[in-house]
Amino acid sequence: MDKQVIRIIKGDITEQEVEAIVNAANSSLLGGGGVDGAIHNAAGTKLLEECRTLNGCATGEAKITQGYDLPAKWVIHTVGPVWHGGNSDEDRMLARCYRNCLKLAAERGIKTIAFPSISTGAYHFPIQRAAEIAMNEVISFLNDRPVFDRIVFVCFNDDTFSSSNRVLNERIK
Ligand code: AR6
Repeated sequence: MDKQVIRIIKGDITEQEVEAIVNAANSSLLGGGGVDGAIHNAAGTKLLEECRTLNGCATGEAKITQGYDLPAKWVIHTVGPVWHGGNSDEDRMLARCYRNCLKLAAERGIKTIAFPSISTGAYHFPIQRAAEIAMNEVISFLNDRPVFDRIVFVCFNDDTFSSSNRVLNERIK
């Protein structure tokens, strides 16, 4: 795996100049707070209009829309699991989010994609555990299908940033 493909930055995902950004949505796909609210605000109301046509999204699945007023051409919406203590299939569901987003992006020929830390805000998934799952999925996808030029983990706070860096450094040493 080319470690240059994976980047970890601190910042706002709505400002990323990548082909696709991932939204940590809820199953209605009709907007919310956190990163979802920020993406809808930055993309404009056309995003909501297109989301209304999608019929929602199940946990662990992913659906794609245009990015409208965002720098990113596409938004891949996924629904992470709500943390219920760890015995409710949360790990597997979170892994499926990353895998399904990467799969959908690869199918569309997207080469640059940015992820937020899915489920670790309003859905309370533990940050370090989520970072491990995210990195595992991204690395194993890249090992199987090295089709991306850039995969960016966009961290909105210091905890997410340090956990992600710790996990990546462990994996590439
Ligand atoms: N750019 C990057 N990351 C962000 C941004 C941003 N602009 N804003 C927040 N984050 P959350 P969830 C981080 O709560 O846990 C919504 O209401 C945030 O600090 O956005 O998957 C949906 O509609 C955290 O690290 O998503 C759902 O109802 C991470 O993004 C629910 O929240 C995820 O936090 C989904 O909850």
